[in-house]
Amino acid sequence: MAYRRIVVLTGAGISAESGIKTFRAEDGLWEEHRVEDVATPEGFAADPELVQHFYNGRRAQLISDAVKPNAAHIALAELEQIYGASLLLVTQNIDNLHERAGSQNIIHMHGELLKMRCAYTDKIYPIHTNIKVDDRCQCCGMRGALRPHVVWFGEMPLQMDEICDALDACDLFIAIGTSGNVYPAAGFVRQAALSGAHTMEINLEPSAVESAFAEHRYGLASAVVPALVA
Ligand code: BV8
Repeated sequence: MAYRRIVVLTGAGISAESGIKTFRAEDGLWEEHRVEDVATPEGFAADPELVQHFYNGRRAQLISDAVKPNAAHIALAELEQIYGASLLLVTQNIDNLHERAGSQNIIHMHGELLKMRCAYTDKIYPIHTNIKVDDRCQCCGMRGALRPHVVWFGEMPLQMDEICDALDACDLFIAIGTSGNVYPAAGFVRQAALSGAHTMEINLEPSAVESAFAEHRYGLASAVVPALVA
């Protein structure tokens, strides 16, 4: 590929073949819970036990031996070997599969499952086990202060300035495994296209914003992404 600056946006679909449930499939993550109940600050305030349980379960699955990066994650890490700092990987995913595949230039715009945050000081800590509702926080000693370092609906996605700068400067934007339902991520393709970038959607099926993409490649990410990078 003869491009100078690439932005790749990934969603839950890139991790599906690694055994991590997506959000909106029939057996998806949200099927067991209403989004409003578990992925909003209000839901957390109303029932912290339920929300911690929801994320503790996902964290336990993520650190189990069963979950490993797949060929799509590995192909993106190989692409970064070629492009270096000219490739920015923005992921909506809160898993660590891109890191484990070898990618380094990553922005987790919706946070990270293996990090927790003090609600009072905003300090961030690694976490590989369960967060219990009455755990004392390391920084302020308060009970009930620890929450997953995850961006909920209504909260500001992380590092939006860096993302917008990269979108304005890129000449190739690729979205992989995202349904295009959640903003501002779903609007990135339009921002990249306005900057003159070529835009490509890689997904199982057309996303909600497929019409904004110049090119579409449909199929399993673990097959389509390595073919793209080869
Ligand atoms: C914000 C973290 C202000 C938690 C998540 C009305 C209209 C428009 C927007 C809004 C509105 N009302 C409110 C909003 C804003 C809202 C929003 O977009 N709501 C939607 C639902 C209407 N957004 C927000 O609140 C965001 N914050 O707007 O703040 C702001 C705005 C701009 C600038 C500054 C501030 C915060 C949103 C973040 C919410 N947190 N996750 C957690 O993970 O538990 S969102 C959650 O959904 C995940 O992060 C996920 O990334 C995201 C999107 O889902 P996808 O990744 O796309 O997954 P999905 O299952 O939907 O699709 C998977 C796709 O993969 C499918 O298409 C499938 O076909 C494909 N696939 C499956 N298998 C494969 C595959 N493809 C290839 N190969 C395979 N094997």
